[in-house]
Amino acid sequence: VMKPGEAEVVPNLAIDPFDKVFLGDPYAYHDMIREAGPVVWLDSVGAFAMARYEEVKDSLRDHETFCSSRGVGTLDFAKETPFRPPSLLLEADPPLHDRTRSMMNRIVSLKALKELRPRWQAKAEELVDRLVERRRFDAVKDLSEIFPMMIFPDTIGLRDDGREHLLDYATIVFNAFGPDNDVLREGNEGKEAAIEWVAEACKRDNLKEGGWGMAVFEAADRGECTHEEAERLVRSFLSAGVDTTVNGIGHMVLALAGHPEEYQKLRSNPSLVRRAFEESLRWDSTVQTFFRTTTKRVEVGGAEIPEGQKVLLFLAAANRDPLHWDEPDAFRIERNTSGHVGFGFGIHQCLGQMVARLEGELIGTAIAERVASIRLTGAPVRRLNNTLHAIDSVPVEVEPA
Ligand code: OVV
Repeated sequence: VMKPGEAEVVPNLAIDPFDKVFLGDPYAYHDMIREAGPVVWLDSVGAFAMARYEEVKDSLRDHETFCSSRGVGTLDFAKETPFRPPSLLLEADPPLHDRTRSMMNRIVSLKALKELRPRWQAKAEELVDRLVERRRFDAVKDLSEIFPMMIFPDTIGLRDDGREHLLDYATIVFNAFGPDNDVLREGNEGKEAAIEWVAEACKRDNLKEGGWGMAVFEAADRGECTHEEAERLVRSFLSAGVDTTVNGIGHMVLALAGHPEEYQKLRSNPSLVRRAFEESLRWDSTVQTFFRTTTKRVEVGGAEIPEGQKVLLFLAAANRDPLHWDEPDAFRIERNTSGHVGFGFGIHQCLGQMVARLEGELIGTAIAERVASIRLTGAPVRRLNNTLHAIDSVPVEVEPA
């Protein structure tokens, strides 16, 4: 335990992690933050930050000190009201969180995914067949933004009309974890209708029988949660389930197109596909950051963080920390990626990770079986977001196998 005055001075970095240059290409900035120390202060956000693997992981593990119920963005819910009622999973602490999470874990089960797999596989194969026939396509517009939308809304049992609002809604939700900046204003412009659509789509009357959405209401019928909570839990599926996998798949294809030798390893050994997806998540993590809020004074790496402080955790930087990873900036699909924090860590670790992995596996396999080589035909275009490393366009040409 440290005595007052014993704490080391925390480096104060004049970097705005939510400005356009940083968000567009964050990795050199991550190096600076990691190298500055285990904990830094960012004036631009008025928050502490950690970017090293060990401290990020320790903070995620210690959910009592680094809580989520005060929000996992810049906003402190103890002081200000968020734009939507807090998520009962992401923005909750135990015991509430554990009750809702156990419920949802029973719905997003291995058994459920095993049943869905054949249908999802057929759709992945159909889609990739069509694209390979075309030879030239956009791996985002024609593939990564299409595939999750072919399977996920049906899995939830969403109404058919208005599904195009899902990506807009995710943009708004993930921008909202950052400050009210240009990226948020420009990114959210014209997308406001998505908020109302999602609120309606989560209601029992608008959900189809047999989907994961209705399964949440059936759990409510059994007394596992209230019907108001059920609506908000369905909202979590819609918030977290689309843009994350869209960009996860987009990044995998981008990484493979940019590393032909790695793609050839996958071609000659398609059983590497799950590793390839995992490595692409480590190498270019879709969810770049989340905040926590301290519930008490805490010491981290010789630095003192007072109670009630926002702490920005750079998941994507932890995934490239040279203190933990061998040649972290190299994309190598045969690497052991276990322990990466692209899905987070601890009690909040991604509920949908098995869904994401299955989507990545099915698309990766469909490509590896049909495509001899992938070539970028133009510069990839990023889509800036306060939380997601997102991609708008990856023009490619493929050579059929
Ligand atoms: C992981 C995540 C991101 C965005 C929203 C939610 C979860 C939610 O639970 O609403």
